[in-house]
Amino acid sequence: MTPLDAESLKHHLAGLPGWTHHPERGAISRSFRFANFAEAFGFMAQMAAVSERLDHHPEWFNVYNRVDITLTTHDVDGLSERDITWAKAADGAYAPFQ
Ligand code: HBI
Repeated sequence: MTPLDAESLKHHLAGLPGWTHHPERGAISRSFRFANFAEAFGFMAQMAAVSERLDHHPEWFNVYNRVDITLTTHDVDGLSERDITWAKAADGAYAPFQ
């Protein structure tokens, strides 16, 4: 697994407008809001399956209708394609709740 170079990262971040880049951590984060806890948990369940399929897992925090997610790739101590793929899948899973 290789870390994303600056040019690739800039390109990918342009397609992930809801996500914040944390260069000091080599991570991206986004906060998702839902109508209630059940919807938030349903989203997390959906993304848990994606995580297993991608072998890539988020750092996330949930309270009631809020899910805060941070993505980084431990294996490269920064961001990789897997973070981008995971973030795009999360944005796709979130779309029906918007
Ligand atoms: N999830 N976010 C994240 N980052 C990783 O580097 C990672 C992971 N899930 C599993 C995983 N790596 C495996 O490839 C092993 O490195 C544990």
